Amino acid sequence: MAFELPPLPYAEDALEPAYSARTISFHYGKHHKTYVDTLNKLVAGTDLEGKPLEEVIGAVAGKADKQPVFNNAAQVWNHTFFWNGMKPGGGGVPGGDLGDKIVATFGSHEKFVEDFKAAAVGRFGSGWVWLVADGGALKIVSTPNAEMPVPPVAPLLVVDVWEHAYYLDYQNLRPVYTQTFFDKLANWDFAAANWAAVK
Ligand code: MN3
Repeated sequence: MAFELPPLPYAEDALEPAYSARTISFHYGKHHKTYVDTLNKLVAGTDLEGKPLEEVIGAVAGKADKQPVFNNAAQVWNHTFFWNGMKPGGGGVPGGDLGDKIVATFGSHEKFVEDFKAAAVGRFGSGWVWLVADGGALKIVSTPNAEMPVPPVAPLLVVDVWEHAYYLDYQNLRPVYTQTFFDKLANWDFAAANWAAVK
């Protein structure tokens, strides 16, 4: 069984205008798809062929000679997580246990978003900024390139800060893109379910 590009959880134009159909057509239809296609070529005929994606990532993480496999496998996983972390009519202030925990941890929702934006700006080059659960605590962490949080640290929500994620809509304005993610796009139901599974 080859890896397949997972379907988007909404229509390509469903996040307009905060995240345009044009951006998704490239970001999902070209970038994400290319990671899937390249991963399939890299594992074809190896002992990794037919293994679940998480197993492939775990098997090659930290192995220099397997870096291309890790990069493509991790990018497949990260992008699927990213798409699930947005929804039409998303964003705003989360309620429930996760919302309470964010306020308790960061001081306020607004301060959380400010800290997250600072992490996004502070990520030099390409990478990802994550809200994670770490031993019952919430943290904001950023990872370079295709890297992801390593268990037992559990990702709850992610913002892709590779330029391909935002350049068509926001040009170089990574802080505006990140602010808009939390104002209009974040799928807090997804993050809350991830939190409930690990807290
Ligand atoms: Mn991307």
